[in-house]
Amino acid sequence: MTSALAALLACAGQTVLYAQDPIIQTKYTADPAPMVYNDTVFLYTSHDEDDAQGYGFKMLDWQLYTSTDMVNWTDHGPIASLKDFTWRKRDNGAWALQVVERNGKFYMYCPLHGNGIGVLVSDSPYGPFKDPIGKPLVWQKEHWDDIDPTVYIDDDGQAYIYNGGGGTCKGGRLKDNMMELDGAMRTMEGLVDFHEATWVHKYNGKYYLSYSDNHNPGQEGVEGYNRMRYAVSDHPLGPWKYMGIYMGGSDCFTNHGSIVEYKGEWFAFYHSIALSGNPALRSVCVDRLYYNPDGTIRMVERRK
Ligand code: FUB
Repeated sequence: MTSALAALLACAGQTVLYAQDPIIQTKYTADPAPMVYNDTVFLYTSHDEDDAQGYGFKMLDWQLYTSTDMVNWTDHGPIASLKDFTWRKRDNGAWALQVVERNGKFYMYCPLHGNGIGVLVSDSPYGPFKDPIGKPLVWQKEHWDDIDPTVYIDDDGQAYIYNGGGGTCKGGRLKDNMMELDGAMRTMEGLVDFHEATWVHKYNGKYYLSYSDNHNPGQEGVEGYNRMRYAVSDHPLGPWKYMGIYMGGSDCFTNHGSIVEYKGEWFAFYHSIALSGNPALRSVCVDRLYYNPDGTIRMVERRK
């Protein structure tokens, strides 16, 4: 059990609960991917191994935490690992994942850095997850930018998959089985300074695509590394209208944001190295996210 310190704040007549950031303090976790299911937040994360150093990630498995109040988080341990993919060629590279539910099945999209993107399936959000296709779902040979898969299922049931690093974000359709691409993926047009960490959500009928940028300390007189930006569209595959930055510079050389609604409120997840000071040992954090009346996102104040 990961227990977070709760501070009860009274804010404009509302009762607002805040967890202490980082919300996971017993392991190093990164790349938060929340899924709301059955009134519970299922927070899937990647996992930085304790002996990783400097800029060399050591990432072997994926973890699950759950919460019903966004303050107290239950640790369910590793729920999948590189070993679940027999076709993998490397013993490192369990980067940013996402899990989505469709018709009572749970699909976990996993990048195996340098080996493409695989998919695991389970009848439960807690696993066990199995590889039903025995090969990558997305793989351009020797392509190290097939990372950070994210899947969005629209209200009409059509599923879309996105991925990308190294400056290009791609998106496309998934077939109903969630394990095959339905046509080629294409470059998402209209994004400004895209780096990685794509996440898609819908708010008031508009699609929002968020991502981390290429910012480095000192650029434009702004502190920190990768900021989180976003763009909006009337269609899940764009073209996108760039809207701006919603989270300032990160304290390490990556950031990976995700946005989710839970019990009528919006939250922005991200990661930081507040606990370790080591860029390869990150920790997941969460803060409130607010929209302006015109649908733009207010700057999220990182508490770490
Ligand atoms: O955690 C490994 C990689 O770093 C992720 O895939 C990127 O989004 C960045 O957070």
